[in-house]
Amino acid sequence: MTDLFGADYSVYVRAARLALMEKGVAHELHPVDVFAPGGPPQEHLKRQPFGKIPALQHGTVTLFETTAILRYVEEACDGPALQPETPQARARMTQIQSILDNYAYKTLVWDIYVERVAKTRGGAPADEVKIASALGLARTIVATLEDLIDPGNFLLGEQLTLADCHAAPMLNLFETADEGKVLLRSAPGLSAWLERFRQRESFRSTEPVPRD
Ligand SMILES: N[C@@H](CCC(=O)N[C@@H](CS)C(=O)NCC(=O)O)C(=O)O
Repeated sequence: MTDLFGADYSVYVRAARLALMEKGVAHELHPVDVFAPGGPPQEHLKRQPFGKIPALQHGTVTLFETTAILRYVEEACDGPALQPETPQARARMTQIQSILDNYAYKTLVWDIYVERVAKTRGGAPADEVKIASALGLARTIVATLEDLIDPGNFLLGEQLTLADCHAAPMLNLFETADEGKVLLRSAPGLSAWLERFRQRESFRSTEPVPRD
């Protein structure tokens, strides 16, 4: 059995679940509340010493860091290949994943989506200065991804890869913010890919359960 520890609302947990599902690996999601008042549960810190989600348990293998989990699922499990064959395309996949981790997650998810959508849903005001300061980098991220992707059904052409699984949850949340909608309109390839990816069974079945 494959066990994933985390919460369904997390973009990183969803990326891991997408890779597991696209690979055809059955898994169970065990809820972990890393934002609990006392901090992440001690038992989770044994799996993920930085208190983040997800963490994976696959037989005797335990892993954290989403990029490592995605690559492990791809290489250790049977199922359709989720990495391209050529060194150039593999490097492009890793480059996109790296851009997502190093620039997109904080900017698109925390600085824009959380401020504009998640916080205001709970009645708190958005930090307009934070949003305004993030827009320049967000524009660069969107334009760079638009430039890097290949024509086809997926980010790297006709093969679904780990880059698709990594990117879709973040860009999906980003697009729920008005700023995200506007910026994605300037990237027709990326927008069309996101729309297509949203229709996949893996994406639909990992939709977070609404919280109050
Ligand atoms: N580098 C980690 C990042 C994971 C991450 O930041 N997860 C978020 C949820 S999407 C989290 O656990 N946040 C809790 C916190 O920052 O305290 C990975 O690749 O798995």
